[in-house]
Amino acid sequence: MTEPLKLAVVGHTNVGKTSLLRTLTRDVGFGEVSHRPSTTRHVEGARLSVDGEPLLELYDTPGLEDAIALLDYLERLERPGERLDGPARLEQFLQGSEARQRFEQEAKVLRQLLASDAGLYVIDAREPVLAKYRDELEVLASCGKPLLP
Ligand SMILES: Nc1nc2c(ncn2[C@@H]2O[C@H](COP(=O)(O)OP(=O)(O)O)[C@@H](O)[C@H]2O)c(=O)[nH]1
Ligand SMILES: [Mg+2]
Repeated sequence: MTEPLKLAVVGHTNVGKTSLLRTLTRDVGFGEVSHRPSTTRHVEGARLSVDGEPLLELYDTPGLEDAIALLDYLERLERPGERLDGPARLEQFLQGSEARQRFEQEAKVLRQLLASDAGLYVIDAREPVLAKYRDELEVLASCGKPLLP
Protein backbone atom coordinates (compact mmCIF):
# COMPACT_ATOMS: atom_id res chain seq x y z
CA MET A 1 0.00 0.00 0.00
CA THR A 2 1.33 3.44 -0.88
CA GLU A 3 1.29 6.35 1.55
CA PRO A 4 -1.55 8.79 0.88
CA LEU A 5 -0.54 12.14 -0.62
CA LYS A 6 -0.65 14.87 2.05
CA LEU A 7 -1.86 18.32 1.03
CA ALA A 8 -2.04 21.33 3.37
CA VAL A 9 -4.59 24.03 2.53
CA VAL A 10 -2.88 27.32 3.37
CA GLY A 11 -3.32 31.05 2.89
CA HIS A 12 -4.44 34.29 4.45
CA THR A 13 -7.20 34.29 7.02
CA ASN A 14 -10.79 34.39 5.69
CA VAL A 15 -10.06 33.50 2.05
CA GLY A 16 -12.12 30.29 1.91
CA LYS A 17 -9.73 27.54 3.01
CA THR A 18 -12.29 25.71 5.12
CA SER A 19 -14.90 26.19 2.38
CA LEU A 20 -12.50 24.55 -0.13
CA LEU A 21 -12.08 21.61 2.28
CA ARG A 22 -15.87 21.27 2.47
CA THR A 23 -16.09 21.21 -1.31
CA LEU A 24 -13.27 18.69 -1.80
CA THR A 25 -14.55 16.36 0.94
CA ARG A 26 -18.23 16.92 -0.01
CA ASP A 27 -18.85 17.38 3.68
CA VAL A 28 -20.83 20.52 4.53
CA GLY A 29 -20.20 19.86 8.21
CA PHE A 30 -16.39 20.01 7.96
CA GLY A 31 -14.85 22.62 10.27
CA GLU A 32 -16.37 26.03 10.84
CA VAL A 33 -16.92 28.59 8.08
CA SER A 34 -17.48 32.22 9.01
CA HIS A 35 -17.11 35.71 7.60
CA ARG A 36 -15.09 36.56 10.73
CA PRO A 37 -11.32 36.17 10.46
CA SER A 38 -9.41 33.56 12.51
CA THR A 39 -12.24 31.05 12.85
CA THR A 40 -10.01 28.04 12.25
CA ARG A 41 -7.56 27.86 15.18
CA HIS A 42 -6.21 24.33 14.73
CA VAL A 43 -5.07 22.01 11.98
CA GLU A 44 -7.88 19.61 11.05
CA GLY A 45 -7.44 16.72 8.64
CA ALA A 46 -9.67 14.69 6.33
CA ARG A 47 -8.80 11.50 4.51
CA LEU A 48 -10.17 10.58 1.09
CA SER A 49 -10.25 6.90 0.12
CA VAL A 50 -11.04 5.06 -3.10
CA ASP A 51 -12.21 1.45 -2.76
CA GLY A 52 -11.17 1.55 0.88
CA GLU A 53 -7.62 2.61 0.07
CA PRO A 54 -6.63 6.00 1.52
CA LEU A 55 -5.24 8.11 -1.33
CA LEU A 56 -5.30 11.67 -0.12
CA GLU A 57 -5.03 13.49 3.19
CA LEU A 58 -6.16 17.11 3.23
CA TYR A 59 -5.30 19.44 6.12
CA ASP A 60 -7.15 22.64 6.89
CA THR A 61 -4.96 25.20 8.67
CA PRO A 62 -5.43 28.48 10.53
CA GLY A 63 -4.97 31.58 8.37
CA LEU A 64 -1.70 33.47 8.24
CA GLU A 65 -2.40 36.74 9.99
CA ASP A 66 0.79 38.74 10.18
CA ALA A 67 3.17 37.50 7.50
CA ILE A 68 4.95 40.87 7.27
CA ALA A 69 6.02 40.71 10.93
CA LEU A 70 6.85 37.02 10.64
CA LEU A 71 9.08 37.53 7.60
CA ASP A 72 10.88 40.38 9.43
CA TYR A 73 11.35 38.10 12.40
CA LEU A 74 12.67 35.22 10.25
CA GLU A 75 15.14 37.53 8.53
CA ARG A 76 16.50 38.67 11.89
CA LEU A 77 16.98 35.09 13.10
CA GLU A 78 20.19 34.69 11.12
CA ARG A 79 23.33 35.57 13.02
CA PRO A 80 26.02 37.61 11.21
CA GLY A 81 27.86 35.43 8.72
CA GLU A 82 25.23 32.70 8.94
CA ARG A 83 23.27 31.59 5.88
CA LEU A 84 20.37 29.28 6.56
CA ASP A 85 18.21 27.87 3.79
CA GLY A 86 14.42 28.27 4.06
CA PRO A 87 13.53 25.05 5.86
CA ALA A 88 16.52 25.38 8.26
CA ARG A 89 15.48 28.91 9.17
CA LEU A 90 11.92 27.74 9.79
CA GLU A 91 13.13 24.89 12.01
CA GLN A 92 15.03 27.44 14.08
CA PHE A 93 11.90 29.58 14.34
CA LEU A 94 9.69 26.59 15.24
CA GLN A 95 12.00 25.59 18.10
CA GLY A 96 11.97 29.11 19.58
CA SER A 97 9.55 30.70 22.02
CA GLU A 98 7.89 33.04 19.49
CA ALA A 99 6.47 29.98 17.72
CA ARG A 100 4.49 29.29 20.91
CA GLN A 101 3.49 32.88 21.56
CA ARG A 102 3.23 35.73 19.09
CA PHE A 103 3.31 33.55 15.96
CA GLU A 104 1.47 30.51 17.35
CA GLN A 105 -1.10 30.37 14.50
CA GLU A 106 1.56 30.81 11.82
CA ALA A 107 3.70 28.08 13.42
CA LYS A 108 0.82 25.59 13.13
CA VAL A 109 0.51 26.34 9.40
CA LEU A 110 4.24 26.03 8.73
CA ARG A 111 4.58 22.79 10.72
CA GLN A 112 1.74 21.27 8.70
CA LEU A 113 3.14 22.42 5.35
CA LEU A 114 6.59 21.07 6.27
CA ALA A 115 4.94 17.72 7.08
CA SER A 116 2.96 17.67 3.79
CA ASP A 117 3.89 16.84 0.21
CA ALA A 118 2.52 20.09 -1.17
CA GLY A 119 0.29 23.05 -0.32
CA LEU A 120 -2.92 24.34 -1.86
CA TYR A 121 -2.57 28.13 -1.62
CA VAL A 122 -6.00 29.73 -1.43
CA ILE A 123 -6.37 33.30 -2.71
CA ASP A 124 -9.33 35.68 -2.63
CA ALA A 125 -9.14 36.75 -6.27
CA ARG A 126 -11.19 39.88 -5.55
CA GLU A 127 -8.28 41.37 -3.58
CA PRO A 128 -5.34 43.11 -5.28
CA VAL A 129 -1.88 41.61 -4.77
CA LEU A 130 -0.94 43.36 -1.54
CA ALA A 131 2.53 43.45 0.04
CA LYS A 132 1.27 41.21 2.85
CA TYR A 133 0.42 38.49 0.31
CA ARG A 134 3.90 38.65 -1.22
CA ASP A 135 5.43 38.25 2.24
CA GLU A 136 3.01 35.42 2.97
CA LEU A 137 4.11 33.64 -0.20
CA GLU A 138 7.77 34.14 0.65
CA VAL A 139 7.27 32.61 4.11
CA LEU A 140 5.28 29.68 2.69
CA ALA A 141 7.79 29.14 -0.16
CA SER A 142 10.60 28.83 2.38
CA CYS A 143 9.10 25.46 3.41
CA GLY A 144 10.49 24.14 0.13
CA LYS A 145 7.22 22.43 -0.81
CA PRO A 146 5.32 22.89 -4.08
CA LEU A 147 2.49 25.42 -3.74
CA LEU A 148 -0.54 25.16 -6.00
CA PRO A 149 -2.55 28.39 -6.21
N1 LIG B 1 -17.97 34.95 -2.53
C1 LIG B 1 -17.35 33.87 -2.05
N2 LIG B 1 -17.31 33.72 -0.72
C2 LIG B 1 -16.67 32.64 -0.22
C3 LIG B 1 -16.05 31.66 -1.06
N3 LIG B 1 -15.45 30.73 -0.27
C4 LIG B 1 -15.71 31.11 0.99
N4 LIG B 1 -16.46 32.24 1.03
C5 LIG B 1 -16.90 32.97 2.24
O1 LIG B 1 -15.76 33.58 2.83
C6 LIG B 1 -15.84 33.53 4.26
C7 LIG B 1 -14.61 32.83 4.82
O2 LIG B 1 -14.66 31.45 4.46
P1 LIG B 1 -13.84 30.35 5.28
O3 LIG B 1 -13.96 29.07 4.53
O4 LIG B 1 -14.23 30.34 6.74
O5 LIG B 1 -12.35 30.96 5.15
P2 LIG B 1 -10.99 30.54 5.91
O6 LIG B 1 -10.84 31.46 7.07
O7 LIG B 1 -9.90 30.77 4.89
O8 LIG B 1 -11.10 29.09 6.31
C8 LIG B 1 -17.16 32.83 4.60
O9 LIG B 1 -18.13 33.83 4.85
C9 LIG B 1 -17.46 32.03 3.32
O10 LIG B 1 -18.86 31.82 3.18
C10 LIG B 1 -16.12 31.84 -2.48
O11 LIG B 1 -15.63 31.05 -3.28
N5 LIG B 1 -16.79 32.98 -2.90
MG1 LIG C 1 -10.94 28.28 8.16
